[in-house]
Parts: sequence; C-alpha cells; structure tokens
Amino acid sequence: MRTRTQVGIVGAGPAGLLLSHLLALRGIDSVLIEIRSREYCEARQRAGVLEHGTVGLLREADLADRLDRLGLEHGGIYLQFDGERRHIDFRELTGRTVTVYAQTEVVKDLIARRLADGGALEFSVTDTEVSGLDTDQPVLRYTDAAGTRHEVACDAIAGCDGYHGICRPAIPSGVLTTWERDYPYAWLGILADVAPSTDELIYAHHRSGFALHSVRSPAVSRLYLQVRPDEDIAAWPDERIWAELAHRFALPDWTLDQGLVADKSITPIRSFVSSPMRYGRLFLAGDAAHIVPPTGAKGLNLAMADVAVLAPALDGLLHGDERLAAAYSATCLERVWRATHFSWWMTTMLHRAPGADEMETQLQLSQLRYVVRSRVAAASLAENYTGYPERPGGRLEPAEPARGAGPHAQPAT
Ligand code: RFL
Ligand code: PHB
Repeated sequence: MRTRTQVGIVGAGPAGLLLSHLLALRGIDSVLIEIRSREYCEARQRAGVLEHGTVGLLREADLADRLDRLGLEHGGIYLQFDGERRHIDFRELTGRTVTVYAQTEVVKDLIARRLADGGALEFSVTDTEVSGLDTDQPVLRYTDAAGTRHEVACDAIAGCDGYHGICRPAIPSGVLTTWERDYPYAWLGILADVAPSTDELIYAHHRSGFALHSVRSPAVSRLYLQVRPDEDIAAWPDERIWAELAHRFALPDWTLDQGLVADKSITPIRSFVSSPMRYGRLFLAGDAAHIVPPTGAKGLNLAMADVAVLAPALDGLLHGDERLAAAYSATCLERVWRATHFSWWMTTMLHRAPGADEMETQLQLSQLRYVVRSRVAAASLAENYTGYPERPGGRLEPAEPARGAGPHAQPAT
C-alpha cells in the first residue's frame, strides 16, 4: 500500500513519540512505526530522572497532567563514600530541581496522547526500511501487524530507533564519525515493591563497586549494583542482591528496607556519539545517535532535547527555510558532548574499575571530598545534573520563523 506523510518516524521510544506530538502541535503530519508491541514499550524498565528543562518542555507541550500529579520533585542527591553520605543541594546551588518520573510513565502518557489526538502510530511492524535519504522524497517501508506491506513517501525521516535500530546503519559508510567507549562493568537493576529507604537518590562509591538507590513512587524502589560486564543474572538470586546492596549502602543508624523484586536485568555501560546527526533528509535523534552511561541520568533527557530542536527544524525545512535543519546536528551535539563528559565523569568517579589500584581509589575519594566540600564543585555537578543548557532547544528558535509555501499533508495516493 502506498501512502504519503510529511515526516516518517522510526521508533516509539521517548524521542519518536515526543517528536510526533511536537510536530502535530505545529500542524505537521507524521507516521510513527515501532517494531515492538504497545505493551512492551509501556513496560520496558529504563530511566527515571527528568531534568528541570525536560519537565518544562513536557508542561509546555501539554503533556504533564500525570507528571505533575505523580512525579516526585527532588531538590538534590546524596553522594556516599568512605563512610559518609553527603547531600548536594540542587535547589540551593542552582535554584533548580529534577523530577523522578519513570520512562514507562512518560511513554504511556505520550502513546495515550498520540492515540487520543488521532496520530498515525503502528506497533508490532516488521522489516522496516528507509531509502532515498539523499533525495527530497525519502521512503519508509514496513510490514504491519496484519502482514500488509506499506510504502510511505515522506518529506523527511526521523531515525528515533535507538542504538540497535536501522536508521543509523542506512547512512552510507564514510559519512559518519563515531566515538565509542565500553566500560569494564555493567549495572544490575531491580525494581522492588518496597518504600524507598531514602528521600533522595543515593549514589554510593564502595570498594566492592558502585551502587545507586533510586525511587519510583512512595511504594516502589529502583536499585542498581555495579557488576562485571559478563555477569550472569542467574548468579544473582534476590537474597544475594539485597545483601550486596545493604553492604554497599551500609551506614550506622540506617537500614535498607527489602521487598519483592518485580523486575531484574543487567545493562552494559557505554558511551557512544555519532556525527553528524543528519544525512540528507534523515535526522537521527536520541539513542540512535548517542548513548551515555546511566550514571548521569542523561539518556532520556538528551532524547527529548534532540526532538525539541528537531521539531522546529523540520517545520522550517517543510516550509522552505533550511536554517534550523542545517544547524540541527551541531546544536544537538553541543549538548550531547556536555552530557557525554558529565556522564563519563560521574561514572569514573563512582565505579571501581577491575584491577584498580589504591592510587586510583584515593584519587576518586579526593574528587568526591572536593565535590561535597567545595561549593563551586558542587554547583558544577548540580548544574550538569539538572540540565545544561537549562532549556533544551530553546535558543534555536528564530524570533520570527520564516514561512514558505511548502507542501502540507497529502492524501494517500
Ligand atoms: P529508545 O527508548 O531505545 O526507543 C527506540 C525505539 O525504536 C524501536 N525500534 C524500531 N522501530 C521500528 N523499526 C525498527 N527497525 C526499530 N528498531 C528499534 C525500539 O523498539 C524502541 O521502542 O530510544 P530513545 O527514544 O532515543 O530514548 C532513549 C532512552 O530510552 C534512553 O536514553 C534512556 O532510557 C537512558 N537511561 C536514562 N536516561 C535518563 O535520562 N535518565 C535516567 O535516569 C536513565 N536511566 C537509562 C537509565 C537507561 C537504562 N538502560 C536500561 C539502558 C537506566 C538504565 C538501566
Ligand atoms: C533510575 O531511577 O532508573 C535512575 C536514576 C538515576 C540514574 C540512573 C537511573 O543516574
């Protein structure tokens, strides 16, 4: 079946879903396709922390009803090391906060809104292909859940299909430069039916390895342990996980409450950046273009920041003004590299590398002491954690976007 849309979007993660909504607010038509089922997308356990600017973006896009009711505003984090747990007060240092609201909830809100607004959203598709990327009519092909093959002529395609997607590999070899670092550890994450034992997130440096206590709701906790990259999850029964968490978070007069483990998984830790984030009429956004280790809580926020830049850029492009589209990659990459550095810095300050010697441990402890004792160092962490620059994509908008008489949504042909 042959159809037409203005923007073909590959991937219904936070990037693709938010992009389709932001485009709809601008009167731009899109078709969004996703290989997984709706249920799978809504249940996939991932990020939890929204930057100050991401929350602002969702509010401005009228997507924050549940976020404002259920999100937990946090004014800082704890850094724990060498027997002390010290608070970094974001509110006092930067006037900003972060909001803990699970990626699963962000995705549920976005899917519900797109469907309520009549958006074209197809789950469980197969054999996705993109072609004609260096022409002004790129084509998106896929087979829907009922087995019908579709060919969608587009004005532009957004590759929001994550690190393992098909869009980045569709760019001819030699065009992209990539930078990659695999870290010699992974994260074992659990979701537990137990009230958090802390009011704000605890990032713990420990000689046995890093641990993170995050939260999901007043009744649900999210916890992570640094493990070996090749760790077998079968070697980690729940009792072993709780014992190791209790050991790494141990402090006098504090206990870690335990509960039923509802979800358990191991995630590799890597940094990856590819540049440029555009090839012809294909624009990459989110994890399709870059990955950060989760220690800085940046991946979801970067994905949302990219599409906040991309929506007005596509609006311009479709109406004959190429300026924002031409600036898209460089604008996003500036934020991406800042987050890549911050995430690398948090990761290497807090994790124990295999074979690390005492010198390395002392250097980490010195850095941690400096961060909690120097107001300037603490403010730098706070500024990066709550989001830098503060407003995703904000400064890109020209005062008066030029409008040409470009093509709008076309009926199916
Ligand atoms: P996603 O979410 O991976 O979505 C991509 C979608 O594309 C689909 N897809 C395809 N669809 C059609 N055709 C194809 N050929 C396709 N190939 C793939 C996939 O099924 C999927 O639905 O990418 P997006 O939208 O760029 O969003 C990125 C975020 O999901 C990711 O960066 C964050 O989850 C990272 N992250 C965190 N980020 C934060 O900002 N704060 C955090 O606290 C945080 N914690 C985390 C994290 C990631 C983690 N894991 C599991 C990697 C904690 C963890 C443990
Ligand atoms: C989470 O809640 O899943 C989470 C929070 C902070 C991080 C990473 C993950 O740095």
